Formats: sequence, C-alpha cells, structure tokens
Amino acid sequence: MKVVDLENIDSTNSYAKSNIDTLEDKTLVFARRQNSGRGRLNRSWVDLGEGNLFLSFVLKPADKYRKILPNLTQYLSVCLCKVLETYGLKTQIKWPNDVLINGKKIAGILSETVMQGSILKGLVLGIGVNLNAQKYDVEQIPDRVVTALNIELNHNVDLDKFFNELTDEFFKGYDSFLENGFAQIKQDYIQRNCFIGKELNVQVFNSVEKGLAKSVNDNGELVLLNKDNKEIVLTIGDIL
Ligand code: BT5
Repeated sequence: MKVVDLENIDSTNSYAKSNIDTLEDKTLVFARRQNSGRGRLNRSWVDLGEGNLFLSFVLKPADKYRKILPNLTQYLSVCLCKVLETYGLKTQIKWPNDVLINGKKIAGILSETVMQGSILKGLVLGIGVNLNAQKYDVEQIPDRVVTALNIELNHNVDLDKFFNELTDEFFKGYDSFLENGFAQIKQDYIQRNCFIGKELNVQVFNSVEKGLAKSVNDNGELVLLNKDNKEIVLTIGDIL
C-alpha cells in the first residue's frame, strides 16, 4: 500500500483521477488541506481547517468485480462506523452511505470511476471526515446539521492515528468484499441504519420517490413500499 502525502491540493479525488495511469492499485492519496473538495452532484466539501481527513483510495479491481463497485461506498461507511465506535460513539448510517453521529453528518464519501471507453481504468473512493473543527465553522455549513469528532468527544483527535485506523479497517476486508459483495456487510450495515420503518422521500435525479422504507436488499439497494403497497427498488438517491 502506497501513500501520496500532499500538503495542499484542490481535491484528492481530482488528483487521483488525473494521475490514475501512474497510481498503483491500493494507493492512498492523502492531503492535509483541500481547497476545492467535491461532493456528489456538483456539491462541495468544506475544509474545516487543519487536522481533518481528506483521503482518496485508488482501486483497480479486476473487471469481474465491476458489479459490486457501487457497494464500495457502503463498505467504506461501515468501516468508518467501526472506527468511530472505538472512540466510544454510537454511529448511524443513512442510505446509501451517510455516516451520522447524534443525527449529524460527520463524513462524506464520493466514489468516481475513471473509464477509457468501456474499459475501467480505476475507481477513486474519496472520504472526508471531520476530526478537528470549531463549532462555529460547522454551523456555517449550509443545508446540513454537521459535527466533528472532537466536538463529540470534547478533545482533539490525532489525524495520523485515525488515518491508520481507517485504512487498516478498510484493507482488512477489502479483498474478501470484492468476492462477497454487499452480503459481507449487510448485517453490520442494517444494524446501524436510521431509516428502515420510516416514511421517506427520496430524490432520484429529478423526481422524488415516496414510500415506507421496508429493507435494504442483498445488493445494498433501498426497498420502499409505496401507497399501493408496491415495492420500489432504488439503486441510487438521496433521502430528503
Ligand atoms: C459528500 O457529498 O458527502 C461527499 C463528500 C466527499 C468529500 C471527500 S474529501 C476527499 C475527497 N476529495 C474530494 O474532492 N471529495 C472527497 P454529498 O452527499 O453531495 O454532500 C455534500 C453536502 O455535505 C454539502 O452540500 C454540504 O451540505 C455538506 N457538507 C459540506 N462540507 C461538509 C463537511 N465538512 N462536513 C459535513 N458536511 C459537509
């Protein structure tokens, strides 16, 4: 496992994508500061100062594993929960991969594939975790109620230690996850969920699907029951 350790970069995901040809499988692109972090759908990821985690995993799995690649964000969310729990916190997962503490967002995950025609050149799995932030700064983030690990614990957190804990947890089960897919983590995922049994509105591209969250199936998809008791199976979306 190689680490590219950057002082300051626009986005670790952008760096990894631009350098995908020269970066080996399982390289970690890590930056101390990130000035144009990206979320999904052109949203941005705010750098809350020194001591926060900005990391991208560069993964080049064999083509036969292609169908489980979308589940890697869910795998990473479970790994993150396990690490956060070692700090004595209770974690929750909001489908597909939001990790919450006391209902507040502490991390974000962005998965991007790099293709050349129909050939998969690699997958860039980026994660930002708020480890050391000021209360005032997290309150400035729009649209979401946000927290940071130091705020929950009332003391600062060692970034390098957390980096090692998260990457160790990730690679401990990564090879077997490629073989087993979502089934490997289904139980760990479901036991932390905060949405099953609730009436949800889920934004899927330009429409909103409404229904009772029934389950997450073996492919990691969200199963809703609509008002006619019909099942709607969602592969992607944002719970509103
Ligand atoms: C995400 O997008 O949550 C994925 C964020 C991924 C960030 C990492 S950092 C390393 C790597 N390099 C990158 O450039 N990106 C990845 P999304 O679900 O679209 O959520 C974005 C929303 O989260 C924003 O619109 C804000 O409401 C909120 N947000 C922004 N910064 C935040 C922060 N530091 N902590 C918590 N929430 C934040």
